[in-house]
Amino acid sequence: MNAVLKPAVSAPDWVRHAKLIEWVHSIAAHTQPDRIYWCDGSQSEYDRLCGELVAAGTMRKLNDAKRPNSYLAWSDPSDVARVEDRTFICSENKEDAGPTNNWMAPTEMRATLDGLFAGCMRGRTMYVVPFSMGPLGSPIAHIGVELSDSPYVAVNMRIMTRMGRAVYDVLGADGEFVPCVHTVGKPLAAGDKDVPWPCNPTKYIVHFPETREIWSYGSGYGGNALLGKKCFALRIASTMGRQAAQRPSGSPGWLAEHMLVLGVTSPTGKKYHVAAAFPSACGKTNFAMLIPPAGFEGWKVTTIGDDIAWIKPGADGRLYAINPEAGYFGVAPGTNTLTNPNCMASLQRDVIFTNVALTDDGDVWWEGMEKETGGAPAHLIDWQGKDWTPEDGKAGRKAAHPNARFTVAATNNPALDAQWDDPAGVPIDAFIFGGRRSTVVPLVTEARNWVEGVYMAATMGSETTAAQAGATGVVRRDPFAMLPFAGYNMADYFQHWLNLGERLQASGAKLPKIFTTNWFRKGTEGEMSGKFIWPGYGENMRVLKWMIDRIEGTGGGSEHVFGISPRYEDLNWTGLPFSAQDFDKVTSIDRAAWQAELKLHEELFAQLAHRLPAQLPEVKAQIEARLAV
Ligand code: SAT
Ligand code: MN
Repeated sequence: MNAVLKPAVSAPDWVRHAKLIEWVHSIAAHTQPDRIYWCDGSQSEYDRLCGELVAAGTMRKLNDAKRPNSYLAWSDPSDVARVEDRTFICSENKEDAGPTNNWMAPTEMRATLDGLFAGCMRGRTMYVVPFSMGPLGSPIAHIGVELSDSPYVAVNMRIMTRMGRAVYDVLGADGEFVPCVHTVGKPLAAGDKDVPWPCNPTKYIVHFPETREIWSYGSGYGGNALLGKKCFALRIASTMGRQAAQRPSGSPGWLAEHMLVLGVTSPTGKKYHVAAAFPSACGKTNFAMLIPPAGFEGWKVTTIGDDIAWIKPGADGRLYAINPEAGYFGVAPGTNTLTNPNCMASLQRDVIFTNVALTDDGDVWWEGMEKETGGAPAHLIDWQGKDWTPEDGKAGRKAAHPNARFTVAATNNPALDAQWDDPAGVPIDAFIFGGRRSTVVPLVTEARNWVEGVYMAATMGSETTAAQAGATGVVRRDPFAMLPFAGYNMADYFQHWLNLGERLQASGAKLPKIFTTNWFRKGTEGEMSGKFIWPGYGENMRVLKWMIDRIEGTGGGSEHVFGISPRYEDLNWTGLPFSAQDFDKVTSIDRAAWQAELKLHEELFAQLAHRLPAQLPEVKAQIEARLAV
């Protein structure tokens, strides 16, 4: 059967959802693509679209002997990261989007988008991409359909989500789906030659939470364009999780979080599950694929998810997490067999790389790989298609863009958890909130209770990374690592977390423990000046093991102004020369610095004052009182 149809022609017979078909045709009537293509998600379709992307110059096929069935794409240099200042939450009421989100009135935004989308797909094919976030048919999963004029988006979505014909079987004739419309914003007139990476300097990433719609204009990159990820699985889903708590059914609702989920199995076979939030490009993928170091024989870490978790209370009152995604869109630079061997093993085949460098033998390279081989190759083609030598590297020119990414199926991961695809999810024993701070915040702290944990997460600060357009290394508050991803008012989001904890506790359930971590403290003197003191990566297992000891009630620690941290003797140091002095450098609490830090918490609270839960300033007052003595 022919799945390529002229806009006026109806859908293939495996699509039986009249409203969906009508929506596809109404979008096509407005955006005017030359063709509509209904993706079936098959391998042959993927191979064909990749072939077309190669022919169009968007991707190149890598050397099959080195990296089977893999591709490299280079984006336009202006389209390399999420554009947070162009991301909008268009709720009816401005206050519902809250002060941390960009807002525009829905009618005004619709008028703007109407103008931009009119004829925006001219000369292109519109791909109809059906996808499930979460295991197909699972009661926790939700379905989306993305209409996109980018075949690069279609092939990436096949890796990142459960994409294809089976989604229509779940949808049936009238199932619910989140409509997502995406365009690169570069229509082609008859005879126009296309560019390898079409995009538009004008960009809009727009969410209508009340009607659960996503509209994306002008970018083809990552979270701007793969709309199942941050747009749906975080911004729209976080709204859905809270709305569920506001219905008369009495449900406590659920959580959509920017968290990896991992399993950790002890030598006796006892398994724990941890969900951890870190800002973009702060090592979530590394932590999710951690290999325990020397001194942890018999311990095993397995990956459920590396970026996003949907977390719902089970009948037993415990919180169960699923990974709504099916692949990893991870940061390549810095990844190597020393920092993340499981990841490197995942990337051996069937990968789409974006914005890494090309080697002379048709393979990929990025900064960090020199640590494996002792140096960079003598010659590369950089992510902008220019010649590159180690001399350029010394002069500060990167071969790979710092936000260069790989797209790979979760099933490529040798450390994939056996339950990663379990529709019921895995029970969470602990939450970790990890900031990225070169000073002030200690290596690890346990909250004494849920409210204190919510406070810690709410006041998390982080230095920005290359995952967001703009300056890197600037400290900003990044509550729950959700600043750019909460689909509603951040103060309401804090309240939702507090309510959920309170409800579960009242039902007699044991809540997960909450910890904060900071792997990123830097030295201030001598040869460690400006360098990370904590070795990180696999060594983070030492901190993870302490958390498990705390869960089991066997781990020691010392209580301080805002929680409990391990003493030197509370961690297992076998196999790692790390002195008590260095441990002090990553755990010490500087009172003056904390007094200054609390002023910054105050700023966040002032910004969110209108709906801020009263419990948070109360916790702050307690910390201040303890600091004062
Ligand atoms: O570009 S993405 O949003 O997919 C990646 C990230 O920022 O974590
Ligand atoms: Mn992320």
